[in-house]
Amino acid sequence: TQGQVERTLVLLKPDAVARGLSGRVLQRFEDAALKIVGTKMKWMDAEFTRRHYADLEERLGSEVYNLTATFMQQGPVIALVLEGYDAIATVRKIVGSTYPDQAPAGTIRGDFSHMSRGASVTVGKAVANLIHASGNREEAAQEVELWFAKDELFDYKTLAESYIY
Ligand code: DGI
Repeated sequence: TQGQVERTLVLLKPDAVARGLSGRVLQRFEDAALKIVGTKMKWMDAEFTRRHYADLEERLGSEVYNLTATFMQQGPVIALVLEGYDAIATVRKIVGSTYPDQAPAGTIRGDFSHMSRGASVTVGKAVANLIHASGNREEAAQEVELWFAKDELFDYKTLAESYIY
């Protein structure tokens, strides 16, 4: 069965960009037939970080929020809007669990976050897990709207769409 076409927000976090992993990470999404419909680079400031992680402090506490917010502002991020069938869940599957030591091999976090192994569950250190990806439909809609203006998102056909469907 085929799911619905969805759009989801993905961030290549400052650790992914600084480590030069952008190309390989992007390749994994493209290989899964996810279509890039928007992209930009941004260095988040405190206010924008607050808007992006609006519910994080309430959900996980101020220590986790502060660590995460500081980490997200350490360098520029690459933001992507990806489109595809069941894009939200598909991206989360490709990315792997929040805590890199729990992310299986074959996922982006499992394969590339070696440096943060052990740091995962300890509050007191930011979880450098390379990627942010919207968690559900509501989050995806909010996050895409926060990050991208309408005219920064593009409708076009991939070769597969033109030739196969
Ligand atoms: O959607 P995710 O990013 O996978 O997970 P989330 O929305 O629950 O948490 C957002 C980010 O907050 C996560 O990528 C890393 C950070 N975080 C989550 N739980 C912890 C944490 N950071 C620390 N230090 N400790 C935690 O327990």
